[in-house]
Amino acid sequence: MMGQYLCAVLNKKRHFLVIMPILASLAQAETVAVEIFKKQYIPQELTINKGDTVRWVNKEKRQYHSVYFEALDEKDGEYFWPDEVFERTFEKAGSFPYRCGPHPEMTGTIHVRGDDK
Ligand SMILES: [Cu+2]
Repeated sequence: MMGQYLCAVLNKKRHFLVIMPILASLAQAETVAVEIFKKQYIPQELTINKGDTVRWVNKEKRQYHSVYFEALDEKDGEYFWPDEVFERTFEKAGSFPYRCGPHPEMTGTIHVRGDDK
C-alpha cells in the first residue's frame, strides 16, 4: 500500500518535472515595475525575460523624469510626471543601461535574459 502511494507520488513528480519547463517556456510576457523616488530608479538593476515590459512609475511628489537609453543612440524618452508611467518592451537579450535625461546622475540597467545574445 505504502509502495503504491510512493509510486504515485514519484510518478506525479516526474510529470511535474516534464511539464514545468514547458510551462516556463509558454509563460506569458510580464510587466515589471521600476519605481522612481528621490531621484533613484528602484531597483537600480533589474533582470527580466525577453519579451517582458518594464513600467517605470514616477513616485515623486513633484519632479518629472525620463528614461533615456543613451547607449542605444536613442533620443531622450518623454518626461513623465508623478503618477505617470513610461513603458518599454525588451525584445532582445542583453544589458541595457539607461539614465534620466534631465538628471544624468540617475542611472539604471535592465538585464534581459534570452538566448539570442
Ligand atoms: Cu530624473
